[in-house]
Amino acid sequence: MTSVKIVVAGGFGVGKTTFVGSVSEITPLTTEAVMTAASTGLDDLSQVPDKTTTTVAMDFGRVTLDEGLVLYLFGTPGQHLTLIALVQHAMATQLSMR
Ligand SMILES: Nc1nc2c(ncn2[C@@H]2O[C@H](COP(=O)(O)OP(=O)(O)OP(=O)(O)O)[C@@H](O)[C@H]2O)c(=O)[nH]1
Ligand SMILES: [Mg+2]
Repeated sequence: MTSVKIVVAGGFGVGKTTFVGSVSEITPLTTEAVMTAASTGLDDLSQVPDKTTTTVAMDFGRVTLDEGLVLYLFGTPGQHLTLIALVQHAMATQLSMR
C-alpha cells in the first residue's frame, strides 16, 4: 500500500476543516475549540460571522484513491494565536534538540 499526504493550509476560516471533512471517507479527526475574546482584533470574522470554533491542532481525513493508494489529508490551524503558539513550540523544540 502506498500513501500520499496533502497538507491543507490557509488563512483563518477559509474552509480547511470543512474541506477535509467533506472529502474524507472516514469520520474526520477534528480538534475544534470554542474561540475566545483573545482572538479579537487578530482573526477576521466578517466573512464567517456565525463561526464559533477554530482548529487548535489539526484535521485529519483519509481517501482511498485505488486499492494500492491511499491519500491522507491534514488540515492546519488558521487562527493567528494558534499559529504563533505552534511556531514558538517548534522553535523551542528545535533549540532543545541542539
Ligand atoms: N460559502 C461557502 N462557505 C463555506 C465553504 N466551506 C466552508 N464554508 C463555511 O465557512 C466556514 C469555514 O469554517 P471552517 O471549515 O471551520 O474553516 P477553517 O479554515 O478550518 O477555519 P480555522 O481552522 O478556524 O482556520 C464555515 O462556516 C463553513 O460553513 C464553501 O465552500 N463555501
Ligand atoms: Mg479548521
